[in-house]
Amino acid sequence: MVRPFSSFQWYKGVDLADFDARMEANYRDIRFLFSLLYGNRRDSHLSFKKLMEALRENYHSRPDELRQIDIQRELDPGWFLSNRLVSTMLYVDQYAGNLKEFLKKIPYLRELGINVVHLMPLLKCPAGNNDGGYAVSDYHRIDERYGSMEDLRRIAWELRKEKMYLILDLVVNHTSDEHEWAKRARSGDPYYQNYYYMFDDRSIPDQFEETFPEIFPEAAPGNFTWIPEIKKWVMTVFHNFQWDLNYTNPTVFIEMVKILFFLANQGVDIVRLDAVPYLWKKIGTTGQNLEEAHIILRLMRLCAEIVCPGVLFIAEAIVQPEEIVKYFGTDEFAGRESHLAYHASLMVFFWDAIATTNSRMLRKGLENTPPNPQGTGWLVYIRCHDDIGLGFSDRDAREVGYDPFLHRKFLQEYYTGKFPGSSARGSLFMFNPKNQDARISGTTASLVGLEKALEEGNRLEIDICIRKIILLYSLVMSIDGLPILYYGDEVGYTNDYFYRNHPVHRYDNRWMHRPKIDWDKVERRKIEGSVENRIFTQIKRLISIRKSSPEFSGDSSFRLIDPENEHVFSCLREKEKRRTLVLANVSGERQFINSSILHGSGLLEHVFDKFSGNAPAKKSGKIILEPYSFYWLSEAE
Ligand code: OTU
Repeated sequence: MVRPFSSFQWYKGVDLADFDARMEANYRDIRFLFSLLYGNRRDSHLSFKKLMEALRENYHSRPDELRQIDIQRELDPGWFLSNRLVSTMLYVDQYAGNLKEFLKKIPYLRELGINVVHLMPLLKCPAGNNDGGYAVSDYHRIDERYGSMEDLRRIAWELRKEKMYLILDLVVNHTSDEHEWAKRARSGDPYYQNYYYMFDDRSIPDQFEETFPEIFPEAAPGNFTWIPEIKKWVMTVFHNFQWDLNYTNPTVFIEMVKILFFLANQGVDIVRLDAVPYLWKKIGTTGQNLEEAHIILRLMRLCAEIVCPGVLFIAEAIVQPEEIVKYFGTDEFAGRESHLAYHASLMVFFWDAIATTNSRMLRKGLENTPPNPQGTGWLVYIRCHDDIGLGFSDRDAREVGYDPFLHRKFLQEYYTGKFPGSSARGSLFMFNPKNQDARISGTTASLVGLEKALEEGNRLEIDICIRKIILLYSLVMSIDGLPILYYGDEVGYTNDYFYRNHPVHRYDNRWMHRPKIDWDKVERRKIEGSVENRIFTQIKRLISIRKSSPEFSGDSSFRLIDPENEHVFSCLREKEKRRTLVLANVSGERQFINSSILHGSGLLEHVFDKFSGNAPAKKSGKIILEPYSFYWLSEAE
């Protein structure tokens, strides 16, 4: 048996006491999980030894400053659930041009109150179609378009100085077909062909295809691509230039763990693991959410617990809620897989509430969300760089009386502006004629109707749209989890149609909601009464109140409250003696709520709204909520 601890105390001049202690705590589980995946292979023993060596080497090369942070975070493992954290995500080039220029934008983020920054993929990728950077050709280099690895380290350092945190993607499921491994595989080297799933003829691919769905049916139908140079089919679940990595080969796993440590050692605080449901494939399955995918993630996590325990994992799993929750870990591994995961169905429920003007689905969806293990948290958001997939569970829809298929159709029509009365300006993404599935693209502002209202110069409508945006973000900031503010939303960015003239982006309408930031527009936040000013100041206020309200933290209690009015969503946030009752009117009509809701939530009659600073409006014992308005009701301290 390999006994990696106990033999050394020092390794190349570095004290290994922490390393040894962490190894001792995790060794048995790592060994066990590794053998589940690779135990029956001849090279299992040797591969395990290589993995152990990689851990030691990367611990050794981890900068001292980061090792100190690891220790602090080990002492405060729930640090990321704090109400004081608010995140954003952005494309460095669309936002600032490059990494050096981005440095100058940090004060702007601080002004807004943002302290967690997800920089969209920055690693080297092909010049043509690279799926927004999700086709990596070199994991050790920053693409020249953005700058250098040194620029990234500088950003990590500057953010750290400001008590801000950096999120970066790790595209674990596939590489670009221009990655060195892919090039070698294509040139006929069997060693690298084993890094991917390659087949000489269609017999096995056809068996996979029977049960694999298509992710990008319009842009990349099917799941395999023919490589004429070697006369083989390679598995490409996403685009044909994104080759799926073969994790049945332990060398692939070890390579990826080393890349993970490499990024962690540059100063990345949080790693977003892309497309994790797809990490393991089997004939006769959908190729998603297989047990082995969870084992791979757990193994990665436990390895990170030894080398860089301060680094968090986000599992990017846009699947049904009962599957997503498993990415936090289950059974004896509960809380030991990823720290954070996107609450993808909650995102859809927010949009559902706006479209239907009732909170039935939002409520039901939250009610049916399985509990997440202690020490883990949801990422709460209304949109991200991807499409809005209508991936709620059919059960949620049925339980509130909708036919799931027809309801999805309704949402598609509503957000593309086809439904009578809708002023949304979204587009369908990846319409699949076989099952009528489609997702939705479009910025928050355009989806709530602001683009149309501005075009028509309709002041009343503009007003309503701004209210909707603030209402949505009030929910994002107050519902249990780490909130994401999607870049541009804070100044009401409408769709960017420039992508239609772009040689590559024109085929992918997700680019309509990945706007290029015009800083003159952002400057308008300073002009009182401008649309930018009205949205910016209110979002800034939401953030600042959240940050001073411990009851909004991810480790405080969250309880749904029935306001006895389906147009109003309500929940109670509570920590120690601090309570806030959230009331949100998702309809365009004034709503009334019985004041007894206060008493029922353990609040006194005399409450005030934290957002406006005023007492809520009341009439004959009822609380009044204006169209698309909300209250954060709390007792004076
Ligand atoms: C992710 O999304 C990224 O967020 C996308 O921008 C990439 O195109 C893609 O991976 C490939 O790298 O299908 O519609 O369950 O749903 O990984 C978005 C997870 C996607 C997948 C998700 C994927």
